[in-house]
Amino acid sequence: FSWDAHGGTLVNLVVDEERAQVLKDLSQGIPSLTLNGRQLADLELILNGAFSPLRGFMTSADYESVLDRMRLQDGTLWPLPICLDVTEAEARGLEPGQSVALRDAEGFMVAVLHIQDIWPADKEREAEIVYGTTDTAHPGVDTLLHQSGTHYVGGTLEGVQLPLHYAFKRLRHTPPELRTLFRKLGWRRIVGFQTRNPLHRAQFEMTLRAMDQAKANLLLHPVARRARPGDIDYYTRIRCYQAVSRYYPPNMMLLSLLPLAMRMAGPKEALLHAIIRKNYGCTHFIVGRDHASPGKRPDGTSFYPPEGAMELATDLQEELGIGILPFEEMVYVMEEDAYMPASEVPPDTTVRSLALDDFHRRLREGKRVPEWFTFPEVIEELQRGYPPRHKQGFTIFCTGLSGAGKSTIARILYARFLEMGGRPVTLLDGDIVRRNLSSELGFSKEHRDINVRRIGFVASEITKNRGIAICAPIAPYAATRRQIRRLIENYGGFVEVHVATPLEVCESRDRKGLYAKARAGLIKGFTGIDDPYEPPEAPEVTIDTTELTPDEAAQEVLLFLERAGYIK
Ligand code: PPS
Repeated sequence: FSWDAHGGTLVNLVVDEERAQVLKDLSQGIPSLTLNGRQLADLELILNGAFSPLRGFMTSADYESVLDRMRLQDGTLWPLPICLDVTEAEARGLEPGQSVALRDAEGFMVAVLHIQDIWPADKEREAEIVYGTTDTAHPGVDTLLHQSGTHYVGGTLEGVQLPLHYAFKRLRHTPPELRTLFRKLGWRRIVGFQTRNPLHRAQFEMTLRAMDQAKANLLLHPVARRARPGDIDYYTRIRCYQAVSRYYPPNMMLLSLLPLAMRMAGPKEALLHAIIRKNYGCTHFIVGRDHASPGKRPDGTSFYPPEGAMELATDLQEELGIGILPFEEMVYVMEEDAYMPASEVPPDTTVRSLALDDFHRRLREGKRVPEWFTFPEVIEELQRGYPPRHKQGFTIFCTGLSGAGKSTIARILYARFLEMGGRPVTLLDGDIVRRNLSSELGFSKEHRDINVRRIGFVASEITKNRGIAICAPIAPYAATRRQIRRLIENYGGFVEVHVATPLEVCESRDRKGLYAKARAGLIKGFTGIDDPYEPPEAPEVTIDTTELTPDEAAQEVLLFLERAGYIK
């Protein structure tokens, strides 16, 4: 296997200083697009050559060709679309032939895109072809269908400056930098290992065996982003890799971070991972069972066959130009105190294995994790990042009609948590928020969504910092509540409390006299009267306050928290 890049030449799209200045001057007069984290990750890998031979975001011709036959128009093997998505409004402001500045969230210009075409995405079709499903339980499909723009913009790129990273700078390399480093170290055979999880003993053993098989050194090349909701946050994960590095034989492995936006596309994504490693200078690449797996469907079935990635990558390894090392699952054999491939386990021995999801669950619930599973340093690091539930932050999100009793329950909970002590508590009641955070907003769908998302953002920050946030807006829209749940569950608990007091009861109480006004037509768009309320589908707690005292209602929430382990 050669050190050539995929498609022949290693691309570097970052221009020299002189040209960068020309582009900066040009940027004054052209439109800008602000990219999100996922788009910036793609952009970085195009600019630095990790996605060689790509020289920009795909045009519709390459996109169609990749969907049809997993090849670029020129015939080069390429498994997945790499496209820049924009909203319909953004698309309307752009046209082919124009240039546009691509900026990060802080406004720094990373690159200029010379637009060749703009087209509306047929996302259902793309999901079906790329992921083999339109089921949004698949995180890649969910991103495509629910979290990306309606149109694609294709064209060539000129890089002004690679996206900035402030953390773990020492561990970040471009493909030429890694290649130079390999040469300097005298490494001619390098096996790449892709991962989005901490390295436990099973994966550690797998990499050692791979090094042995390929007579190669190891590039430990983890993804430096959260790949899938529920994954361990990447800062914690990287501290784990640093700890495990010490277990490798001296000077035989190198740790480098890859800013890849994973699609979780299984076998096809394995091909992309192999191409990237080839471009970074690896000669071999490890593909395991369930490589780039999107997790299971709610009914427990898999999206892709577990061996699918190994088979596809092995079949195409000549064309990929990188040696594929397929690995079956490694299991722990108690009598031997060793890990081995499941098929090599000696008869009459005791095998142990623990699925990663179960390991994470044990960690979050503060249960003991078995020593055979991982390294003591990894356990320590993970426990630091993921304290047991009674030390984690959480958000109580009360939702329901006006007058249902949300605020009263919220106030009682607030007082009870302060009485218990131990965590900082913040009350984000509807009225408090509308006075302080959202005073300019009204009650249209758009304004309610903005209001509720602001509450969600503040609550997520509080949860991240291990406090308790108690929210009590009407929050009438299910999709908005779902977004907030997704955000907060990255950091701690999300407890949705549906205060399900029926409209008749709320209206008969009419504490603020608003229902009477709404019935009289003095207030328009009042929730429950002439504006919708979408009840939660699966709230953690449901309370109808018709027959309960406020203390009894709050008690239901406290009992749930105690059962779930959030309070002791
Ligand atoms: S939302 O939908 O979540 O943004 O609403 P929220 O911020 O909780 O504000 C609800 C309170 O505002 C008063 N109010 C109205 N409610 C519903 N619809 C209309 N049109 C409206 N206009 C004013 C009302 O007092 C709500 O208070 P609560 O505490 O829910 O009774």
